[in-house]
Amino acid sequence: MAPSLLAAAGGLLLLFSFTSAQTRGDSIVSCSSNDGFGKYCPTTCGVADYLQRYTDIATEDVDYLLRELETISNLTQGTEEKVVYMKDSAISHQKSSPQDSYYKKSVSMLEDVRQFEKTITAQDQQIFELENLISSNERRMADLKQLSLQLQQKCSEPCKDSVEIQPTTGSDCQDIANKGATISGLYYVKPAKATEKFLVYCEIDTFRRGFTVIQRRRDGKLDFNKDWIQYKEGFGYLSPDDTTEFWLGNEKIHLLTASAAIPTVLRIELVDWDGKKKYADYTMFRVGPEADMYRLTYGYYLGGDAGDAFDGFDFGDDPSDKFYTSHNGMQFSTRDKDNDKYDGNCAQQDGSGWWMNRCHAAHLNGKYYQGGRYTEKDAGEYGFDNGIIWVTWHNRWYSLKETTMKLIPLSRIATEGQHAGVKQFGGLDV
Ligand SMILES: [Ca+2]
Repeated sequence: MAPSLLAAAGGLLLLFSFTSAQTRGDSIVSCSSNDGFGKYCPTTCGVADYLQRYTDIATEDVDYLLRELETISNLTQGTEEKVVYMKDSAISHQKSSPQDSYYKKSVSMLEDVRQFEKTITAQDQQIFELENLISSNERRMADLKQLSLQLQQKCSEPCKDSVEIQPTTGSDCQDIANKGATISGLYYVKPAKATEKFLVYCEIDTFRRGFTVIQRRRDGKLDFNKDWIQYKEGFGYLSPDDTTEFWLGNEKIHLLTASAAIPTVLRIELVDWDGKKKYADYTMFRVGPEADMYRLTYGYYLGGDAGDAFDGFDFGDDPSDKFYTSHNGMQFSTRDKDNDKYDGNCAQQDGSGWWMNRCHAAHLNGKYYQGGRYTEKDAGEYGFDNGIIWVTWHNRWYSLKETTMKLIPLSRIATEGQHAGVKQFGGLDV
């Protein structure tokens, strides 16, 4: 907008500078139509006479007009009034002039003023648009301020857990069920040897059996390729509706099994990609302290329809296969802590932490393969098994869809085993 104003001002300036630059002289016999006078070319004498008579007034007027123009271009306010004033000024000039070339000159001045007025009008439109922009920005700023206030309000309110944690606590989930809890969900437990309580997912069934869940795979959203510290502390998220994957943590699993006064059963539940479900139970299950690298021990395979993969498997590759793929008595290994019986590092090769031997027949922390089937090529440069494997059910190149590892006192398995309903649940036949 400023350039158009200045151009108009420049035009007017040219008009008067041309006028004032002329001195009397008959040598000037023509004018071009673009030198500021438009089509009204005054005669040389006419210009000179005009100058003689009006030069002082004209100079004053020019100065005034220039000041006015400057004011307009700077302030861009009250422009219409100034134009009206300029018009009046020109008209009064015209009236005070005789009806000759001075009149023509005044008319041309008026023409310029009209041109200028058009510029002003265009500029007004620009100003109007800018004002709209400003007010829309102001509205946006007001909205933002409002939003900011709402946020401040929200932040000043005391925080509430959005996840529902059940109020009952106990040494484990069976203890919690014994105290009357009937719904599955998140509970705090504090095993006898634990220095502080921690959160677990309790699965409580209709027989008031409380399973403490220590591992969950269901969709492959969680990467199980973690280091020693992560496996020690646990990773993933517990959810009150059992929708997320996690490893509870070796230290917590140790506390839950080491301090149990009665034998603990590890129940393993498996789902394949056809939706079939199978399970395996191991009793007197324990995970040792960190000083013993969270060693896995159990008394014996209690039963189940998934087979006893923890006991190792004869793959047919080597006579010692079964011996070197069993898991009872194995220490825990991760990619950064090799406690296995192999020259290399099973946990690093298979991309997960587990009670590796040389390496495994059961591997529930293995890599997640959508659809289940994978090849040696998928398994990477080493070509070792690295899916979610329970080899006594599916072969080594089949990765399971879902797994659950959970703990329950042996007494509850045995007691509920007397009920017919346990068979429906997939419990132990005794
Ligand atoms: Ca090794």
